[in-house]
Amino acid sequence: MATPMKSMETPTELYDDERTALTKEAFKRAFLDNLLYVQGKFPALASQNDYYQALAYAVRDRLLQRWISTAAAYTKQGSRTVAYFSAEFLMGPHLGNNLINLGIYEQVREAISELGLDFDTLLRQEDEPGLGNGGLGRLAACFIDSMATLEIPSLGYGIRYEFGIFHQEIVDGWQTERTDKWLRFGNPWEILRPEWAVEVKLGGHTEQYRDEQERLRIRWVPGKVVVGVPYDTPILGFRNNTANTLRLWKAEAPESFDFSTFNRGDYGGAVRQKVWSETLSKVLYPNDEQIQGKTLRLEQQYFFVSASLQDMMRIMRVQKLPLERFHEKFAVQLNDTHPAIAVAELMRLLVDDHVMPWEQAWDITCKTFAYTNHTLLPEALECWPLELFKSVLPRHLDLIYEINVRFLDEVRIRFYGDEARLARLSLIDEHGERYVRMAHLACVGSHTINGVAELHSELLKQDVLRDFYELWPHKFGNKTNGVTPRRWMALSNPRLSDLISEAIGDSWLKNLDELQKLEPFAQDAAFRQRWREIKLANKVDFAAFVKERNGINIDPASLFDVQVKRIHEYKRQHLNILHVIALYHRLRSDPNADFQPRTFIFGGKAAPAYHMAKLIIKLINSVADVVDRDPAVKDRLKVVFLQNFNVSNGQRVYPAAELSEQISTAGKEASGTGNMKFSMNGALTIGTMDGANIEIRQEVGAENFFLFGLTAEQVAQTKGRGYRPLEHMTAELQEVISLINSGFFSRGDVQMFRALTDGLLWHDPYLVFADFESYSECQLQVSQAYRDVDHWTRMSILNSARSGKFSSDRTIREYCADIWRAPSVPVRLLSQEDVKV
Ligand code: CR6
Repeated sequence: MATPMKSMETPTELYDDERTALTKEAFKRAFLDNLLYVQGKFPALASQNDYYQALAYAVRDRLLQRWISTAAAYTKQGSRTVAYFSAEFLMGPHLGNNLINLGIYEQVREAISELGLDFDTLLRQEDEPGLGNGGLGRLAACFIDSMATLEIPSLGYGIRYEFGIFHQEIVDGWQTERTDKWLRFGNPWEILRPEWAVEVKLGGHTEQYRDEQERLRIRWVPGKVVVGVPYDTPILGFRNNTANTLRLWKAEAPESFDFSTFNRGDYGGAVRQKVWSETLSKVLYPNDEQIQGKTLRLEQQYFFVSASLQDMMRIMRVQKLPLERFHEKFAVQLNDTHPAIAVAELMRLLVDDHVMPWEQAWDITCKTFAYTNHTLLPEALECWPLELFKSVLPRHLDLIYEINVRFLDEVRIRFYGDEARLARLSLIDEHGERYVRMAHLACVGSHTINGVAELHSELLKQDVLRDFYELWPHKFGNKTNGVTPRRWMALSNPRLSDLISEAIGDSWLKNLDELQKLEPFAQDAAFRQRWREIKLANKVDFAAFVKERNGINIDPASLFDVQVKRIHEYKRQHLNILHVIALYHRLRSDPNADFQPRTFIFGGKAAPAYHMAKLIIKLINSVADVVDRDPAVKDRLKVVFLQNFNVSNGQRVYPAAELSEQISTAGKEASGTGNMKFSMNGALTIGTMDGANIEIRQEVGAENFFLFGLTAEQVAQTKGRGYRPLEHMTAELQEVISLINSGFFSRGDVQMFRALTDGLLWHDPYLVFADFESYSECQLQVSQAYRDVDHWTRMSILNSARSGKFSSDRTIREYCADIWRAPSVPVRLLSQEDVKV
């Protein structure tokens, strides 16, 4: 592997303290010290993991100075702070990223090599914190990176799951899941803060009582109490002095051991409370875009939200700010509806615990929250059965009723006589079994509501949140997603990043719009040549990785065509594999056909209970296997399913990709963010008019984008007319389906893929057949375009050059300007003198 950001200058020495100096020598000394004093090992006994830990602690010491300086600056200024509430933070490995942001990657690599160790091996030791499912969790990670880089005071609040997203293994072509034990060897990046633990109540009932002034009040008598213990991870800005905080809550029992029970001899009972409490932060629900109506999930959501709001109130106390100014101190962003219970919880804290009048509390609440919606899929909109909700949060149900009564009173006057509208807007769904609608709670309690790409934000207004839009059009807006170029370019694609910096300087990493300066280089033959060499080198690296993981040889000269993302029918991995089978069929039917060699690379996890998605994985693997064994197509067609797609594997695949598959049914993918990572790294997109694809195409130019398929409007019309898949059957598609049904890919088992093929033939809610021909034709254009090497390279350069909009820095600037109104606060590094006790 090449070194990220060779060309970047390292920052001037900020700290000359022996322990945390940024020099190579000081670093070596710190590393060896840590091996001895932290790991308790000497070199002869040390494992690669010991070395990794020693290295991580040496880096962490260098973060802490920034962290303390940042905390001091924020406390002194009482800065307005963004609290990003998210049930998921898909951070990926910290070590490499922190080195990039500190600007010491190169020095540290050298220091480690001089000690006779292999730096890349140490980097690979880190078990990545996979505390998220996919796009939504990764977005949260990019956002906190950008907030730190833009010097915005912020706190990320979430859950410290003991087990993150499962580890995917492919066994006989099928997905199997293994527990993700990321904390097994300890986590050097977090700091436990037991002194800031808070209690969170759950269950029980409510009762009336009279307070000292004889006022009638309501009290929540909980069924159980858990303790939330914060673990803090510093989040560095890029080459500045800011280190913000990611604060994740672990659930513990208030008394880890019930001694009275223990003394009675009931050993099991004594630990039961402890075991129950800890299950709250035990495991991440592995569903992407599918709600899991489980009590534990609601408890998790409430647990982290309550702990976080209490923590924010503690911060106000420390800074001597009155609670009446909560909304001035904090801007809270709700990342989807997972934390939407915060609306009711803040009301409870203000009204019940702090005896604030309802109107004032409600005013503060609405000025505090803003809500981001991330999906239009109905199955992903969170609704809790009323009884379940009441059993977990009895007091909050009362509060939600009260919020609802007041809200519907307002609607009644605005929309005189419109009973149907009242029912549609209500926080409680009363059709059949009753539910609490979390999106409605989020909308009512927020001052701003946004979608994550232009089309998605429009569809929200027209469709899912239409009634709210008609009520409060001023609340609605769009914030197109973005990704951080630090992780997704500097760290993962060092070769390309170096070439770019050589050509246009390195300020593009802080201001991605500067990539525009690359445009003229698209006309420069020598530059194009280097651009190609880099892509090839990245492909060679990736081929070696595939060989090691899958035992398959792939040809770096073939076109690398990649679809990596969660497996879901709406994302249409099946459209892709059907096309692969069509190509296979063409090659077998006409062995001498003129054919552009391609490697199709797939990767992604299926929710463990999502059978169709798992069947799609099996089909991909089955096709991969047949194609690999068939000498007739050898060297021309290859299919690879990359196991356990996660952040680390993403960092390997995006730089090597040439074609990015973004082929969701139009109107289904809210935004997508993988699409942006590919384009930045010079892959061309084959895609539908969906999510952020539309904006990518607009930026890079229609001539540098392979567009196919129905638009969202056409999809709606087609469905409105009554879609019949068979009307879209072509001769080739017929062959493809027959081949699958014949058992050709399943060792003669004609039943194996029936659920999939029957679904496509008779139901096909994602219009695979309707788009198949258009997709196939578009793929032909791709193959032709690829042969014109110079033209392809020009398009590739222009994709990178015009991807500036898709930096999460741009997204965060927009959130700051339009929603949070949080000014930046530059941090001055404290010296040893400043922090003397
Ligand atoms: N699954 C959207 O589907 C979007 C991300 C982040 C998703 C995806 O298009 O890019 O959020 N939605 O905004 C949800 O998780 C509900 C996702 O990642």
